Amino acid sequence: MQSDETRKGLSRRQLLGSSAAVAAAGAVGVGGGITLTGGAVTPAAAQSASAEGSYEVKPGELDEYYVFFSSGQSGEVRVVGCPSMRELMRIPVFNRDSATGWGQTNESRKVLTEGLTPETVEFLKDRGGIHLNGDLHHPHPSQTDGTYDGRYLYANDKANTRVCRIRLDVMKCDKIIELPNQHTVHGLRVQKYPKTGYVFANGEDRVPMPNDGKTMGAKDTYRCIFSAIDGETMKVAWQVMVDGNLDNVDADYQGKYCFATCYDSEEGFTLAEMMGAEQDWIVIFNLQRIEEAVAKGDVQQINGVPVLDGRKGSPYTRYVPVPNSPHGINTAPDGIHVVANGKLSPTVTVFDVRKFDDLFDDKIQPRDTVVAEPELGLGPLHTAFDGKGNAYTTLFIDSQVCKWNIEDAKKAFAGEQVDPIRQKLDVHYQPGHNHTSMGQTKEADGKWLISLNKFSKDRFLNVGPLKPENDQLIDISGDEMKLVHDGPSFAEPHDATIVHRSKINPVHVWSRDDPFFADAVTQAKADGVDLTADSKVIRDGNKVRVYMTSVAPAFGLEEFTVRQGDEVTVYVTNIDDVEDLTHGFCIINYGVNMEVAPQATASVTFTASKPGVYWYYCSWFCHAMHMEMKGRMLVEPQGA
Ligand code: K7E
Ligand code: CUA
Repeated sequence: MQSDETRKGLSRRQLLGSSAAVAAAGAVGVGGGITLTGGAVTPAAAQSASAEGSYEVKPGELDEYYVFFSSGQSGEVRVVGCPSMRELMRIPVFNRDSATGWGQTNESRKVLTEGLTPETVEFLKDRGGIHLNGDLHHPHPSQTDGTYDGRYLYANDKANTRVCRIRLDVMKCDKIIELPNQHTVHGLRVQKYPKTGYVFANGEDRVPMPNDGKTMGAKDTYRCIFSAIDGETMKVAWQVMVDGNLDNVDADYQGKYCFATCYDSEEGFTLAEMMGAEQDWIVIFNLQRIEEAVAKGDVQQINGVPVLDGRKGSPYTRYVPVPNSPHGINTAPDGIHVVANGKLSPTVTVFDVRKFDDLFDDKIQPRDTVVAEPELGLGPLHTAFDGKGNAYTTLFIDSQVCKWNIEDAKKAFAGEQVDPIRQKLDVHYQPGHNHTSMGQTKEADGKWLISLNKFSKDRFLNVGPLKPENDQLIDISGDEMKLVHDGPSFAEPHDATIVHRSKINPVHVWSRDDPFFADAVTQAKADGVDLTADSKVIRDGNKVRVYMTSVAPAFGLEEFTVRQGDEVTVYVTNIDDVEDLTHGFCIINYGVNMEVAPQATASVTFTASKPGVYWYYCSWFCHAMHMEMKGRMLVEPQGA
């Protein structure tokens, strides 16, 4: 049977031709002017709009920045160009994705399952093996020496306590881990110096430890956990138990400290309890002391992770009181100032990180680290920086962005008669995060600010009761902030990072030795199959492995036969090496679809539970004969 399949596959390939040149010609013919040239960018096309001039990016021009947007409860990362605000790509992470087969292919399921705790694996057994939702808030690229290095992007899943890593060379998620002992991950930022290094992840909620239902009424068994993940190995390096709770986090530019806001120092269970105290705090983590303690074994091992006790009085942490319920915390590009945003207080609190050494040596009091506390307006949530001494704070309740000057705020705090506020700009409406171009690095360039607004009512055509958000682009290159663009976006980008395009260098086609599909290569080798040349069916008991190439416009097999009840794995290898020539593999009425980009192998495993003829087709438009790129899966009935 299998040699028969192989022969048919080859004959079809020979009939239609399989060279990349044929494929490219087909694509041009269909696209009416689309040229697939292998990705070379002409100098003219590479020119981009500048903040001083137009924000318009004309057809054929490239943006100057990549923006990595989170998508909140949609669970994916979105790549947008700035200043055009054109959406360039979506990277599925914690969601399932119909187009790419994320959550269905073996390659993506490995990423989605290998980092889960044993309890979660058990929990998901009768739920399809993977979580179907995620809540991705904070996407942050890896850094080296205080600026982006183009390797990875990390993000949190607030919904299921996970942290992901996306490879920026291929723009795919390659690792997801679940954090043991922790109940949520909200704030996430990366170590800036000397490199990432650590990925810092805040546990927002307190739960009993262990969370086994036996002490639910006993408040003193509840714990809040802070995690540091090794960004290279994607393993938890250590955790610290803290008082209160944790909201957002950031790190310094010296590699010595990271710091998080706490809005529930009351450790309340209800809104009234959480809002009770006039003051909450930020907690500062001393990385060197923590590392020394871990090295000495001065830790508890809980669920395979070293956990330190960083509650009040410990050498690892310091708690600095700030006004009620702070939210975002942001390090300025000057490497000195850190801003905690008041939320329920109309103020932001500015710290000087150089004072943290003395604080840990108990030479000064916690509040001695505060160097300014300007009152900006109602509902300050997050602050961004232009690298020229100015800060931009979102005012959620006032629906404004407030531009203020850090040095003037310090003078006012010292008693001088100065107003640090430079300008307030209306945004539409209710901003959460904001972000400046390169603003979370020492290379902040002060050109663009994006305000991520939670509400958009009346700014766009009505689309029913569920409205988009509104991500607004603001030119901050001059003395005055100027609103230049409204951008609707679907649920619910919290955060974004604006990265100069010179920092990001994605590949154009996959490399055949990429680890992303290494398992398929290993299996093929064991089966004596050359993935880039052979199309054949291997039977192994009731497991059937179907290998086929894809070259526009034909699969290596025009049909294959399995038996009802077989566990079938289809491996498709796209041997086209023309940039942008992606194929797909979809089996009709079998719920199977996946993307296979140039030079990639993708695989999917399913049970052939129903007999009959099922056409499979290429689901990514690839050629003038794309409609004909198909074949039949023949499922023989049981007992036939
Ligand atoms: Cu302010 Cu999750 Cu970053 Cu939303 S958090 S806004
Ligand atoms: Cu291959 Cu469409």
